[in-house]
Amino acid sequence: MKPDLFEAPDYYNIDDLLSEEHKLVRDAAREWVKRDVSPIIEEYAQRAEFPKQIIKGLADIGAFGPYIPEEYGGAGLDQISYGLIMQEIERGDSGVRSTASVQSSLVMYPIWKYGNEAQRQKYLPKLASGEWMGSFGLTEPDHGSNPGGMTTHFKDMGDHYLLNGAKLWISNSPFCDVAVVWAKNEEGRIHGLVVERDMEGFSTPETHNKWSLRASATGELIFQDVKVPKENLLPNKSGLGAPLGCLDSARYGIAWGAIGAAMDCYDTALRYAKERIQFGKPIAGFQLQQKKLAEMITEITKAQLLAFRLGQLKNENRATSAQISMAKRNNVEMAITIAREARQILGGMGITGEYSIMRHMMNLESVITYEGTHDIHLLITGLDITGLNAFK
Ligand code: TGC
Ligand code: FAD
Repeated sequence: MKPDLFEAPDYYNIDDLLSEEHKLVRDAAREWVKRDVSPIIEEYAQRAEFPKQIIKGLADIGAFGPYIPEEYGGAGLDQISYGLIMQEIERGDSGVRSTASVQSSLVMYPIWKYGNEAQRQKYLPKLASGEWMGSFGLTEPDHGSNPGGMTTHFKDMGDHYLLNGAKLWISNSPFCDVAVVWAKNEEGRIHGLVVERDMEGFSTPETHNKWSLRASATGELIFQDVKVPKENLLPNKSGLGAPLGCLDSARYGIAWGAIGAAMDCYDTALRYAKERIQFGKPIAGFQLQQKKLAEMITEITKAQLLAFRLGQLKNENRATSAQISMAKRNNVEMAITIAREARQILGGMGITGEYSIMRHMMNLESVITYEGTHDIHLLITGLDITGLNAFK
């Protein structure tokens, strides 16, 4: 792979809106990605393997629980810092950002928000340091966009719960130490349970042959009469709103992360277009290529402003779920469109692993589907502005 020459575009001087702390956090993540992710990520993606050696680096840059209070091992940062960390990590690879998103927003967040103090003390510091890795089980083979229909369930056996069912498409599952699993009780009410790797009857087979997010490990969570101690039920919130609340936090991170992937594609294509000579001049001098590049920087700038404003609203606890859906949907589509255009600017070179663009493009096919598909987020906006539910 070519050396990482990335220079971040900032067409509207958005850096002026950031605090010194935001810039320090962002720059530390940027440096780490350049040093520890860029040199190895193509090889791991080609081999379809998650690079486990980067777990400690992710913890060191505050990517595990950026906004979780320091007393639980988190970084105690604000929502804009969280977004900037996700942006920088996804600039390197969406699969690496996935690992961080799941750990922070889908495992640490529910334990912090819905767990009791003993659960917070037991799990959060180890998850923040990367000593334990987590996964989040909501999707099932027959229930993806419609998680409320889940069939995974647990029975109260007096001194423990008995858990049965299966989850599919679970990031980090093959190597997770703990899984936050959403399942129905005997009354059909959804609860979160923390399942630990060594519980009998719990297995996590890996999903192979993916063309996307190849550097992220994806798999199943299978529960066959798993005895879950009663103290592992998250007591402070139940119902579908509990897992959906975690998704709000992860979707917000993705709205920033997708900007990172888009920035990398744009920056690579711009540099290539200025250097590549055809018909006696750089291809950047042709109007058709300029149209592509000019539209890319326009869309990146709009996405940056959307994410920044959403971050302000999140810091004030005023961001609605529908606003988060709009940003996730817009920014991921923006990124995948830029990846496709950027790949064309590189001609044949664009399909090789010499450059990051094709890997980003393939990764974004998962990002546009997980955490709520592109269509689902459009319907969430539609419901919000009309008051009419077009899901069912
Ligand atoms: P609905 O009746 O609308 O809502 C049920 C209850 O939930 C509340 N609610 C929310 N609460 C918090 N945050 C949100 N975003 C919420 N959205 C809804 C709602 O108020 C209601 O509460 P209550 O008290 O009245 O019961 O539910 P529905 O069954 O009609 O479904 C709505 C729909 C389709 C929007 C929702 O289910 C949905 O978002 N589907 C998409 C599923 C999804 O996003 N799955 C993601 C799985 S995790 C993942 O992909 C991780 S990838 C990670 C990585 O690698 O980065
Ligand atoms: P479906 O729900 O079957 O949707 C198929 C198509 O139908 C989509 O285009 C959808 O938009 C459309 N559709 C569905 N309902 C409607 C409707 N009402 N109106 C109009 N169109 C509709 N899940 C987890 O729980 N944890 C994870 O860690 C996790 N990681 C993932 C990692 C990867 C790489 C991938 C690919 C997925 C992951 N997921 C995870 C699952 C992901 O959230 C689901 O794939 C996603 O929610 C869509 O569900 P589905 O694949 O079953 O598609």
